[in-house]
Amino acid sequence: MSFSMWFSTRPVGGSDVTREIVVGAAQLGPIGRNETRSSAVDRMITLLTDAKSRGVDLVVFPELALTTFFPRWYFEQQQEIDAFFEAEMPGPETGLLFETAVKLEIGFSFGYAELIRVDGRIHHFNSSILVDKSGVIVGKYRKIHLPGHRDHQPWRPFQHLEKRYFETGDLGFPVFEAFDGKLGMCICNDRRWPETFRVMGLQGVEMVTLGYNTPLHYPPAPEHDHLQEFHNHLVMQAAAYQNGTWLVGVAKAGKEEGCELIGGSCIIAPTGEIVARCTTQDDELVTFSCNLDRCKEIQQNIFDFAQHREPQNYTLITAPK
Ligand code: CDT
Repeated sequence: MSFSMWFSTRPVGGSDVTREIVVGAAQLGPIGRNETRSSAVDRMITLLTDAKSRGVDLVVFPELALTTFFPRWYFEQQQEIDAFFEAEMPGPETGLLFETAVKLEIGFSFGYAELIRVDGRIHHFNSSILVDKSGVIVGKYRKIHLPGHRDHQPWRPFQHLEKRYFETGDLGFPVFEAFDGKLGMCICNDRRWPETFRVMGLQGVEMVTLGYNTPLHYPPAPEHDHLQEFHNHLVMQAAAYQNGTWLVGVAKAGKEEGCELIGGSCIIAPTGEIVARCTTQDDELVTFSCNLDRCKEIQQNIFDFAQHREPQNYTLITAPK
């Protein structure tokens, strides 16, 4: 058998027009508790403007991009907690971000603490949005896998009170037709759960945006601290490959109020390869031109779900706890 006979490359795709998104992973350095929303927005606008000069279509910012990572603090007064939340989007301080992006004709995604009123009841979510080049919010996601604890645990050097301050997201893991592709979002701890990505994968997702705030120190198991950066890339690379999707993982990094947050923001190809990566712990932009049709290399081959999944053997996964 000649080499060419057994090493035939199977054509993938069908269309002649390639769908490219130039994406920017816009990492943010620390945001102090006394830093204003306007200051954080100014930093985001600087990155947005830099991104435009580099031909970017979509800029991805981290989880809770407008404030410090406040779940590290225990607050007793609801008023103090609510001060970190946005009741409008765009709101008084974020309006400028939307206006600038419209002027620059650039899309963006970022995470924020969302406060809504429904039938007279207030709800708090850890959310992210996808905004198209005309400033329209075309996608919203509310974090489902909330990590940490509900009660004050003074033995910890810092708290992780996401379970106290947020409700579990109520929107599932939707995928949006935007930027000429199928885009989904998830937030930080969601990346450690393969179900997050498989639900989007089953909807044919082609790019997932993902912001995170990950402390280097994990108080319940400090023996794993040296593995934080490894686990970060391990789960994101596996998720991209196992679902044949581009993935843009973006950190809030550096020493924030004495708490070290990992960096390592990156853009990952559907093959699981990191194609661009931040090297600092500060505000930094890395970009890559992502051909969405490359998802087919995986989605129509090794992970062709229609041909190879065995869902009748997976029922335990969705059985009640
Ligand atoms: N923000 C966030 O979800 N951080 C978590 C920390 C895990 S330890 C409580 C993460 O998964 O990175």
